[in-house]
Amino acid sequence: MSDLFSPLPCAERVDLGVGVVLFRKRLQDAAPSLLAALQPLLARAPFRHMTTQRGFALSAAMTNCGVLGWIGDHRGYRYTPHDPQSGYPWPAMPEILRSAAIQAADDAGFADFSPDACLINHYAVGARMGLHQDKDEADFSQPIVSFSFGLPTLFLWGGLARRDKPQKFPLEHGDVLVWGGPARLCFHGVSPIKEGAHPLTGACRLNLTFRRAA
Ligand code: MD3
Ligand code: FE
Repeated sequence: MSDLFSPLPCAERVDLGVGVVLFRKRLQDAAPSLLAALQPLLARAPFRHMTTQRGFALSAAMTNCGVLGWIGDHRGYRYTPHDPQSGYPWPAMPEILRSAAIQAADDAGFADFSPDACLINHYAVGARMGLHQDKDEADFSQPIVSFSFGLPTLFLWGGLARRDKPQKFPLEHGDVLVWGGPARLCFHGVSPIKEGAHPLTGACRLNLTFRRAA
């Protein structure tokens, strides 16, 4: 199993800043297995469009796995133990995904990462994510680990204030980003997905973010 996550010859570690590490193409070989692990949980907790408190739908469709899941509705944003759409607990976090996230955090210098939530974002062509902070979690000393699959995008990395002009970095299939330390509360977002088709995902981008929510 461990050879699934051994670095590819083309894999590359890029330290983008303090606490921010990009592992390019790290999951390229493992991607088919990791995406296959999503299928049963997507059947139980399908993608849906969460809303802002004011009732605007987010352009990415979302679901979760893990003990807690992130939701947005008329009451705002928060983590819940149950999928509000089904009333059932969120599906368990598949061990193959969890261990890949923990290993990436460890390699980035965060030894004690123990995610209890994984938010799964589905971006159709044209979908985007505006600049925001991830601040609904209890403990900002734990990093966030992100896996990207399918169509590429430009990731927007801003500062600790919304007005700080973001830098843009490409995010591609198999890339892993680890965000922690002083960068944990940076504003960030994702540019609109351009038209295309990826052999594994089709005309979409998938992003998984592993978090310690409670
Ligand atoms: C920088 N997702 O789900 S992941 C999100 O590609 C989210 O779907 C984006 O932002 C996506 O909240 C970006 C990379 C990421 C995740 C968390 C961060 C970057 C971050 C937290 C702080 C700073
Ligand atoms: Fe975010």
